[in-house]
Amino acid sequence: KPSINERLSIIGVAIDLGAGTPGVSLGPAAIRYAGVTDRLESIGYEVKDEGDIVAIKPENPKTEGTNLKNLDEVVRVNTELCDKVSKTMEEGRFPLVLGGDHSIAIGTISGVLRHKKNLGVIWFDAHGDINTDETSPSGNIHGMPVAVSLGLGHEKLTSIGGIENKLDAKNIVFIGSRDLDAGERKVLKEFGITVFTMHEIDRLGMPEVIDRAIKIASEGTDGIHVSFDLDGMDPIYAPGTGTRVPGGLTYRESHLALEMIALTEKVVSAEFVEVNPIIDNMNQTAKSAVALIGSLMGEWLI
Ligand code: EXY
Ligand code: MN
Ligand code: MN
Ligand code: MN
Repeated sequence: KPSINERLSIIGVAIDLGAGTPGVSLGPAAIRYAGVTDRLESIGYEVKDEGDIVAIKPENPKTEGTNLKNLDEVVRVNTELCDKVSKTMEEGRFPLVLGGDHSIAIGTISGVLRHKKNLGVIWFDAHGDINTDETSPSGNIHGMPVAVSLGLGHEKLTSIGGIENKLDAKNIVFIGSRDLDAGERKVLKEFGITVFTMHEIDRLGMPEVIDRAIKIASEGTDGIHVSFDLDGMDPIYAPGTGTRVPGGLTYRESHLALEMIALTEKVVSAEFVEVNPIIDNMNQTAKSAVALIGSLMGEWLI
């Protein structure tokens, strides 16, 4: 029997409006085709599939006075996601959010924050996702969810979910970073956020890195949120993501990390994002996502 909440709800978010490359809107479907529900049921979870929140491509992606792309629709989708995640937790169920581009972390995290005032976050990603509209090189909102969750950036984004409660920088930790913008490095230093880049992972080894990450995400928190961007994995194992960066996490490093985090029994929510089946091969990236979900949800426990 799984050690954490065995009532689990799958929430899909079919959106690629926050990304530069189209196609991650098909991520939830691809992950379902890779058998996520059967996998979870075989571990012993009672799974409820809430279906997808679907983003509608706007006529005009521009918003007056800002470089943010598809702002209003990204806000609408994340507001709906926030409410859905919050309702799921009210029902005493574990929210497993499937993306879709990484802008959805704004909705997930704001929904969880309604129930967990102090939330730890372990963020697996090649990127920092901590740009604001001022620092972003692209205007793509999937490069901003960490900033927004800290209360930084455009007011339309930071007010999603209508909550003033935001993340505490001391409880956020990055794993696998290897492509950070200048503006991101600046804010990471300013806030003293712990970043385990691929360099630290190579030198310390994943066990040591995860031991430290768990401490950071647990200290004074009511639980841990796992945000897993499939581009954190090496493209060999996750070729189907819109922003590939070579030299990422190996298959086993990724699984060990999630297995160790599962053992804390402090995981209150999780999301797996950036699966893009139209630039993948044989649905490999979605299959990697399902295997990772199995590790986080305890399928390896004897
Ligand atoms: N840092 C770059 C930007 O902000 O545009 C690239 C962001 C990629 C974000 C992907 C989801 O992780
Ligand atoms: Mn990301
Ligand atoms: Mn706090
Ligand atoms: Mn990324």
